[in-house]
Amino acid sequence: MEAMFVERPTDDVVPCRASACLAAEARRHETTKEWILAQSCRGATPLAWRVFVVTIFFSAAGPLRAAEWIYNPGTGNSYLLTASQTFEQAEAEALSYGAHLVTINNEPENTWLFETFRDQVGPAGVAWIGFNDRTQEGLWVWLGGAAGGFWMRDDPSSTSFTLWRSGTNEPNDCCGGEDAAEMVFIEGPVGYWNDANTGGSKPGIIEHPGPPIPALGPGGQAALILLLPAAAVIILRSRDRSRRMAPPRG
Ligand SMILES: [Ca+2]
Ligand SMILES: [Ca+2]
Repeated sequence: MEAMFVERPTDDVVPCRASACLAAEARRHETTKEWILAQSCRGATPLAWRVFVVTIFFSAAGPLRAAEWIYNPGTGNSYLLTASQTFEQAEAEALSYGAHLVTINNEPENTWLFETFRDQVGPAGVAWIGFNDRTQEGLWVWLGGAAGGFWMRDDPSSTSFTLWRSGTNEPNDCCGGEDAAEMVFIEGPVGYWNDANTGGSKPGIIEHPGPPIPALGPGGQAALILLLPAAAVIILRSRDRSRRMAPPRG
């Protein structure tokens, strides 16, 4: 029986030279360019690949940059060191991830944070943690919630773990008011705490429950959620259409 051939519309499918296709397949797609060429040879449209490539580009660039979360097996939570900013701005960034500035529950967690971020805090030498007495002077609570406990000087009912620097009688609410705590990295070896003015600029430590969240920030996640499924649908539909246009076997 004579095979039937259907002509492909020339504006729909990427033209492909047989030798280039074979060469790309033979090298097992060693480069992204060869992989895209091989996929194009199979019938995916230029539009599908434009959507795919643009999505990947914007997912990796600028405001969509990857966030580097570090997992602590001891607490089962993930941590991120922010850029330098005020206490309020650092907490706002934490909220954008569905998290808060860190709640430190015990000395092992404090030691892990000190050793993990000691080389990353930069010249500031300090980083915001979630402990603060913004609501009531002298009553220290955690942004992460009541489970972290509270602390007041000379109050035996205090429930929170603390590691205030003792040499300068911290927290001392110095210099017109200090209502947020920072971990001090430049005085070892354990990462003592100091209260500081909330308007100061320094990195903050964010704690997110559970294992590392997806590497992309909120913008990148939104882009992937919206664009990658669209690219996949376009690619699958174009390949399906190409398959229907292909000559029958035999
Ligand atoms: Ca204070
Ligand atoms: Ca202080």
